[in-house]
Amino acid sequence: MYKRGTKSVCFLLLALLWDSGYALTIKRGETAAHVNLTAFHRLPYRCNVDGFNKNWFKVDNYCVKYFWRPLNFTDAENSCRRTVPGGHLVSVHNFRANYDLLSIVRKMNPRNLRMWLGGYEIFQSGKFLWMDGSFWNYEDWTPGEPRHIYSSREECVEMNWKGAGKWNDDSCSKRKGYICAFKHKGIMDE
Ligand SMILES: *[C@@H]1O[C@H](CO)[C@@H](O)[C@H](O)[C@H]1NC(C)=O
Ligand SMILES: *[C@@H]1O[C@H](CO)[C@@H](O)[C@H](O)[C@H]1NC(C)=O
Ligand SMILES: [Ca+2]
Repeated sequence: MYKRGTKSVCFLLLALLWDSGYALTIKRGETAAHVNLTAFHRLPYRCNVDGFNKNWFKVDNYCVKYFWRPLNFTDAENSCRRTVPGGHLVSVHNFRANYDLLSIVRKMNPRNLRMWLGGYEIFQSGKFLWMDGSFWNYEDWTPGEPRHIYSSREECVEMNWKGAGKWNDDSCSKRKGYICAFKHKGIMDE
């Protein structure tokens, strides 16, 4: 889990009750102000997997790659599945991973940082899931977002709208760059 500074006690705790019956606590309105961001302004390490070295980076327990050619959310997810077995749009599970993804797009496409992550709202329920089926245990919304839950207007999650590294729900039919990811046993060890 992402550790926050002891000083930033002023945030809203939002408990989301999931269908499976357990409560997941997510910190909202968290700011990065207390984190030394310069430490993150480098690219993550290359992914050490045969055939996935060039422009594939190690982020959290995933190998990830940025694709600049804009696609809508479903086409982007399909492109990830075609690119690598077990591939999906990327999921994000901690602050560090979120910043690693930001560093990658900053490097690869500095003039257009908006890109799809693998998050989507399911059944207009206000709950978000990841395309790769991993748990929704972290989020980093732009303040005021997601603004269009409980409707079909904006059901897919992008990064870098109105704030570096911040998330927004947007219409799935919009075309954006995106990041694909796959999990590989080999990259779990440092
Ligand atoms: C922030 O991190 C960078 C890189 O690790 C370091 O050079 C710098 O001194 C740090 N700044 C502060 C204020 O701690
Ligand atoms: C994405 O575009 C494809 C055509 O390239 C289309 O079939 C699909 O319905 C679109 N998806 C969304 C969510 O707009
Ligand atoms: Ca929105």
